[in-house]
Amino acid sequence: MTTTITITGAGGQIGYALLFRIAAGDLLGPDENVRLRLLEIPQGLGAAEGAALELQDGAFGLLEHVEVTDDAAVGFDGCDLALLVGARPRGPGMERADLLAANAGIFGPQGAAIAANAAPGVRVTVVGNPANTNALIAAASADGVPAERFTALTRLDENRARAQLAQTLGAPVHTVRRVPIWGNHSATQFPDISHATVGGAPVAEALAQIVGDVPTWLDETFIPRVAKRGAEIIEVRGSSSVASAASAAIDHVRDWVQGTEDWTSAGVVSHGEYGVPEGLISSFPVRSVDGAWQIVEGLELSDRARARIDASVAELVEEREAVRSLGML
Ligand code: NAX
Repeated sequence: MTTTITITGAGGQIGYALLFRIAAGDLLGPDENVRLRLLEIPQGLGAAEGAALELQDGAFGLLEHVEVTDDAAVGFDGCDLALLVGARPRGPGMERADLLAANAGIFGPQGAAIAANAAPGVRVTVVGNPANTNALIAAASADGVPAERFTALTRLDENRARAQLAQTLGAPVHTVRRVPIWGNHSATQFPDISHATVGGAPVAEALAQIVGDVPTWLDETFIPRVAKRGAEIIEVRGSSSVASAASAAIDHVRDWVQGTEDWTSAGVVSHGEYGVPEGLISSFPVRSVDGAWQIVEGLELSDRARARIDASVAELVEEREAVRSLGML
């Protein structure tokens, strides 16, 4: 079998890291061939074409074909899985409304092009920021494609949260589970340890042995560290997160396609779960069952958790209102 995968912004940093992982079979396994469509803007075509030459030189057995284009109709033709990575970064002096408008001008037309050209079961993952609202705009512009097929990447935040907990607890990261991210992929996000386990035992109890006052440690150390990890990477590395972001995108799409045993996190459309206004693309604890994300329902939320979720969701509402007031939604 062959899966057609479209990557926008394929000439950029995350695109470069993604392409080789996908061609090597990390996304869909060793038995699924892939056809790649690299969609760029004209200025990015050279970098994408160079990456395509390198893909050829990788002699990947699973890679059937690579197409490089700046035409969205070609880029999304027959696409089964779309990774929307290319976005407009915030420039000097750019207000938030300008950033939202510039990205609405990208993700609206891409949503429409997906509806017109992609395969009927297309699944879309938005990486480019502001990821949640970009996903919302793309979904709203994709007539006939269910909003459930549009998601925003918050798996990097979850991976960061699990890794921080594992390090603090001195436990292998794979033993730390159920650490969902709620809300927006932004500084307001809420990495939630209320239901987390380490080796099957509650994380909160294990943490108390190490950090003492758990609520203070969460508020002053853990949550800010996770939420500001992107800035920390920029400071140390001199450039934003690339390979970890690509790896998280692979985790997200692989789990969506292949299913999950336990919870993870993804920005998915709300139907009103946990009081999140309907239609917003918010991060929730999710499971993937039969190729579709399902929000984990019925979790008890403490007042502290509720307040943090409400604050992040309020930011998503503001972003949606800002795009609406510009007439772009
Ligand atoms: P780069 O600037 O290296 O690459 C972006 C690429 O997108 C460029 O090649 C550019 O030509 C292309 N592009 C711009 N507009 C396009 C359009 N309309 N159609 C197709 N391609 C277009 O950025 P990179 O480091 O790869 O980051 C990409 C995006 O990921 C950014 O928006 C970034 O903020 C976001 N991130 C999201 C993360 C997440 O967890 N959701 C984490 C990592 C990253 O910060």
